[in-house]
Amino acid sequence: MRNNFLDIKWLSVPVVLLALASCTQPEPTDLTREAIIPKPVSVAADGSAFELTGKTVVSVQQGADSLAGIAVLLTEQLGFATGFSLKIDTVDEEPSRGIYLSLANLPEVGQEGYKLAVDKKRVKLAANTAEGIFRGVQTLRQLLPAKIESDAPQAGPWIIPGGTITDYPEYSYRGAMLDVARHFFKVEDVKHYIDLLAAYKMNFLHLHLTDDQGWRIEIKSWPELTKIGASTEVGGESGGFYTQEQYSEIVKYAAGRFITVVPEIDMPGHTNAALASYAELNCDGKARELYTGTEVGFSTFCTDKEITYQFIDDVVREIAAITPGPYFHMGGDESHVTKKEDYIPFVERVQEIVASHNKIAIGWDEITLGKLNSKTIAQYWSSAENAKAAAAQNVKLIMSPAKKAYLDMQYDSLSPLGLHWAGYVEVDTGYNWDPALLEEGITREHILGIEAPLWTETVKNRADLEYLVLPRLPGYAEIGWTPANQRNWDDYKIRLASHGQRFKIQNLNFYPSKLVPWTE
Ligand code: TNX
Repeated sequence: MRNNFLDIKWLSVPVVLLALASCTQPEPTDLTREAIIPKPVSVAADGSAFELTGKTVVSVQQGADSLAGIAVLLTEQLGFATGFSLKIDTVDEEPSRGIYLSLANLPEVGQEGYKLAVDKKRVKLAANTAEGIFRGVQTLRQLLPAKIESDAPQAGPWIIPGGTITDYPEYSYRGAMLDVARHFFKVEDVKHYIDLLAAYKMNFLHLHLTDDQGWRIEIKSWPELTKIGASTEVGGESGGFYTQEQYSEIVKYAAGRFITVVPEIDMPGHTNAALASYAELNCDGKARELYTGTEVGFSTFCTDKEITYQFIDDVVREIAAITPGPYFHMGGDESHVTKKEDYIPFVERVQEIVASHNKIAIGWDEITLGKLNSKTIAQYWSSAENAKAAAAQNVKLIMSPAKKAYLDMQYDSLSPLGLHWAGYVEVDTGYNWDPALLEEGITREHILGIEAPLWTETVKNRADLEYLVLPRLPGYAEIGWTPANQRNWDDYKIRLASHGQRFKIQNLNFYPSKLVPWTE
């Protein structure tokens, strides 16, 4: 006992000396070696360091009202792990110390980019828009030690490496989809998904709101959709739906993180839940049975009944009214029991209904069979031929190749969750591709961006969702943000490995792929 006591006492002398030395001479830092995902466009280190303390003030430029909410989110986020309640100030002159958020005229970083300059005294974040500031704040968070992700106070120091970052995205559409139809996910779970997207600078959340197994959004003019159509899900559990108020709450939460919600009503196929709710939507006038299996391609709206289009008009109108974003997704995939000669005019007519409610239509790649207007967007998921048809019609593409970007594909044959109809998607497979080189004839100028869909036939709860999404999601975010010539797997896997610590601290249920050199 006594010896131990002595040991500790003597050991503490060099520790104290070291601590004293570090007060006067901080360890040099190297901003270029920080594990930032997505990798920024340019980073220069100066070896200095900024220390965040309880006295750090977050200053917001006077008049930049759109930044106030971001400052609040930032101080809240930093507050959990540091235990600091950082003060927010509005200033009319650039402060010489602390964290400073400001809007500036920075043509080189565009709508969503930012410039971050860190030195001993100050962290200066500037952008053209609030959106750019929000993206920059995500970088700032990643520059702090991993324990910043904790929800309980941790010991500092909270050092941010010095230097400058200039950063902006390659693609303007960087999204992920969540299928809430096969299994329903509560508002809190969707917010959690939004938080994951936001941390990696994604800017679109596509909600697959309806399918054969469930109708998940309240439509006031057609109340049976949720009374009947929402009552079950894959496997026969009780399902659920969002009221319009709850949907608006999701939209608002996403908007606070500069993420735009894209609602999808899948049609004319994948509509069994609606066909079970209203007999008149069926050609034979008979309501279908509710469906809780996982087969696809057996249902269709009756494309030559007028009531079908009245129904669609009501649905699009009600959803458009509570969707501030520019897009409405009309589905259009796997309509195997709709005749081609019925499918094409259906798509063209629904495209017009969407436009009449001032939204831009998006549809899965099959919609390119129809004549599309040049604003409509096609979402490539499997058919190269359809992608080419889009390019030929001057229609832009969102790239979601199933064999690379489907978050519901199993990692390997042992994965406990997911499907494998498009192949196994290990973490390197998910990362190692370039949207502009994937299909012959589809080049950079045809592409609006990328999206990683999470279909939920096998995904029942938040833990399942996390397991398939992490660690692949950061890779899709990087494909969307970082220019292809600055990306490579060997560099990425090291950065991803260090994000594993962040996942652990947040108790996220990620797949610990053997291909990633995870660190403690
Ligand atoms: C195909 S991709 C579908 C979905 C399934 C998914 C499962 C697409 C447009 N349709 O209905 O959920 O495969 O991976």
